[in-house]
Amino acid sequence: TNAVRRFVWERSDVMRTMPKRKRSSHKGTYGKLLVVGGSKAMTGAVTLAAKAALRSGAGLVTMAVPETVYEAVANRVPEAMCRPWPAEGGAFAGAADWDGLDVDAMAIGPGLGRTEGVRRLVGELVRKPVPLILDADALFFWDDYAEQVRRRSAPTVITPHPGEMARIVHRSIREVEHDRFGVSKRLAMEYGVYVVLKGPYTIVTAPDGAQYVNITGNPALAKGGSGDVLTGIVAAFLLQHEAVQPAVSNAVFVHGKAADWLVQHGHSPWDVLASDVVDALPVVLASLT
Ligand code: NPW
Ligand code: AMP
Ligand code: MG
Repeated sequence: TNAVRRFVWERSDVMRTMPKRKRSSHKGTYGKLLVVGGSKAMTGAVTLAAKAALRSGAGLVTMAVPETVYEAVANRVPEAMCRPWPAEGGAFAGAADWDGLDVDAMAIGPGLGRTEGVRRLVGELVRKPVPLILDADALFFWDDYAEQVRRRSAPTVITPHPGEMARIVHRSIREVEHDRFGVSKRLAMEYGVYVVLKGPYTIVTAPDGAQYVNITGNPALAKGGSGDVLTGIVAAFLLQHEAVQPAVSNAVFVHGKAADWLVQHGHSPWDVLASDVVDALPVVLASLT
């Protein structure tokens, strides 16, 4: 498969592949999502992801957070459930008993931190046979569990920004940015994962090497929390789409489109907050029905 397969993922592709909300459905139809993140210094990331997921159609969302930040996180998104897990040093203290947990997908990483406990936690969770999104600090320990990921049967989506990608592939950020297509494709094919290399013109690469370039988004997104919102949208769409690549590409499209809508409707490129992006999802999604 040396043929170059690169496509622009356009509005018509989104319209064609967005899932319908069926009349005969209930919250379980649209999936139970577990968002795993949060630590003492970063309590907002997990709530941004959870709220974005709910705004993007996820049926049931639970935030799993270290017990020490439970009070700060619970009720920030009243529609989401919140589960405290054992903590150590302000972050997750390794894996607890996740076996009884009924989840259809997990989004791991927003605000997790980079402690030993987090390393053990992520190493355990990648063994669970459900679709996974690995983002942010969950990608920090990539080398520890890359082999586990390669052997996963359920889909894995990783959403690195160029700094995270550089760490994963042991290259400089410069080298990554110079060969965004090549770096993404090698990683996706080697580990059988969907790679979302973020930044202007985010590239989604499927495990078969096909690549889809996003054309929405603007520098208003260059602010803390933007990526955490994207993670929530990706998770929600994964739960609702038949196929993974359209789910991921549609999420990236909608995330960028929300930022584009904001700067066209009373916001400047400076003022936009990640929570504004979540608040702009209704109008963007309504335009896609
Ligand atoms: P530099 O130095 O900025 O030029 P990290 P993080 C580089 C949580 N958050 N193009 C960057 O370069 C996240 O969820 C919580 C090129 C630097 O070298 C994570 O858990 C929030 N380079 C945690 O913080 C809101 C780029 O990457 C390195 C680049 C850490 O995530 C904020 C930084 O990456 C945040 O989301 C680009 N486009 N983007 C909350 N409210 O709770 C980044 N770099 O060290 O992985 O740090 O991305 O801030
Ligand atoms: P993170 O660094 O994890 O918070 O993710 C940042 C998000 O904002 C990603 O979805 C990026 O693609 C997007 N983003 C950041 N800067 C820009 C930019 N200058 N133009 C378009 N999108 C951007
Ligand atoms: Mg991020």
